[in-house]
Amino acid sequence: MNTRLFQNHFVRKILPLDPVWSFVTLNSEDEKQKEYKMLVPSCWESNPELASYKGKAIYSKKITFGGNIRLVFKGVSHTAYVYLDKEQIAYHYNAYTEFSVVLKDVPYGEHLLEVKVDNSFHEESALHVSNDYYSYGGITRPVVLEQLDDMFIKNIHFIPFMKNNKWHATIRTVISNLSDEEKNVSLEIKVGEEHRVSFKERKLNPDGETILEDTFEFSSAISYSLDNPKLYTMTGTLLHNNESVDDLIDRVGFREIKVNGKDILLNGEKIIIKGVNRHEDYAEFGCAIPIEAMYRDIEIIKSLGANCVRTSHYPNDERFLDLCDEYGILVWEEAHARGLNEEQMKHKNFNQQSADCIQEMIENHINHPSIFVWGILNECVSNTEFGRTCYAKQFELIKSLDPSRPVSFAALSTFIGSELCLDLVDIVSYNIYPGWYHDTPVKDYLKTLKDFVNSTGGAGKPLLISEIGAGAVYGFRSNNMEKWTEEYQRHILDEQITSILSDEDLSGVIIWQYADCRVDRGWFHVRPKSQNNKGLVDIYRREKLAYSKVKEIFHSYK
Ligand code: ADA
Repeated sequence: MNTRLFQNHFVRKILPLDPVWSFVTLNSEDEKQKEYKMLVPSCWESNPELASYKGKAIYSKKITFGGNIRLVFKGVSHTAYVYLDKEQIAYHYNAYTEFSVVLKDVPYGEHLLEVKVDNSFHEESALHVSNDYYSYGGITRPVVLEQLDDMFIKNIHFIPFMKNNKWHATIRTVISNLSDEEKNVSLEIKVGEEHRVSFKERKLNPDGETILEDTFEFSSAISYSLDNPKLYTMTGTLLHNNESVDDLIDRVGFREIKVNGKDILLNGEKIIIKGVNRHEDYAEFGCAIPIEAMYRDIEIIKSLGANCVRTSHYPNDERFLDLCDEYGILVWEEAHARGLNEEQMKHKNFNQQSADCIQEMIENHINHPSIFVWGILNECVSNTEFGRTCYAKQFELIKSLDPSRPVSFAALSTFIGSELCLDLVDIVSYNIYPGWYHDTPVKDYLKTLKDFVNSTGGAGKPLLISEIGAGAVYGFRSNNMEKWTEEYQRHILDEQITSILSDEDLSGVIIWQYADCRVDRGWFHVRPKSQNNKGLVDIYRREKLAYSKVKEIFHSYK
């Protein structure tokens, strides 16, 4: 199973895991219930008998290996306990971020790997709560078993910047030494075929990690832009006694995102955002979207004339980010959280689970050139003193991990008048629904919004509409302009988007939403078909009338 859209290692060996695992549901006492065969990756909801199953299950597989290994889980939804030969080796919370475990000197032979997965809204869970999207169950993203030497490259972070009209990059890498001896290594990094830089002979601490960091010039590098999304393959090779002992391959692009007054700049040029919000949800596949369907999404989004996707409301599968890199589609990547009230933000695990999610998102996705902003805490309590401390803490963490990108959060429009966090962001963003949740004409509403923002710490910053939209049930058509008809959705979106894109005070719009998505049971009463129906396409990607209207508008605004 490919975890990325390009090869990540030539030196490090990847041991393939067959996709079919044994699977048994568990009751609340962890007693075994019913056995199935389950595909990894997939959501267990793809099995018709488990289409609404919320609870626990255990996946198992026998694998033959030995030595130093690293087991990587790209995503388990949403609480995972991992066991090797009945001994717990890992615990992870959150469906949408990667985790891994390194094991030293495992005896060669057949081993039993088990993963207990829980998708219930259990009491330890602060971020997965009943919500306007669905928390699916299962090992929903790829799993990889890697064979390691004593030394391996944990990560290579590449931050490009322009200085004296030439591209430069700061490269920061973490090397692990599993042995209890000091080791001498060097690291060579190739960026494309033409650029080679290196970290000469270094001593690695025994049984620990060593950080290497330096800045290099890449004078002949071609910039990454939306029209020419030039990607470079970055290959890091770790050498010990002149032999390659490990490697790590990623892709990078030379581009800078900056904010200047009210403008968002890509390589110094102002950009206007024409985007869509996208949940990872696709009919029967749930959140475990096969690459073919991701490709279809990207093609539909591109032909819509959009230049941006917001990963509402959690970090995405890296293969989707790889596609965005390839197609020159900007990504607002968001840490996991939607609509939490103050009590939920005071949950004993909220701070830790949020910090883990941010750390894992940035650690693994920092090199994607398409990511132009890090977002947090969609529509949470940003209008109380307590809420403000949470926002401030999370932004501080993001800036300590990646000072190179702007930060934002999608603010709740009902807090216009009481919002307290706009001084904390680089880009002010609002979710607004004129014409859907209320009838104020769009232009009047935008005026009220701008007047308010100008009276806060957000004054003078770029202002982005991070959500706007209207619902329509696919196939429900009538000229009576009733709510939920495709005609009404088309009409409202037309007014909303034209008003925003013709307003020079705004940096653009991200439509709610690209495709319909399943919602949790708690939302049944306000969501026909148990779906959030504000998609331009339905869960099978069938176009609603609004799709071609938005396409016409997006293509007419350059
Ligand atoms: C909010 C929220 C979305 C969705 C949307 C809606 O702004 O951020 O997740 O719930 O509203 O459909 O009402």
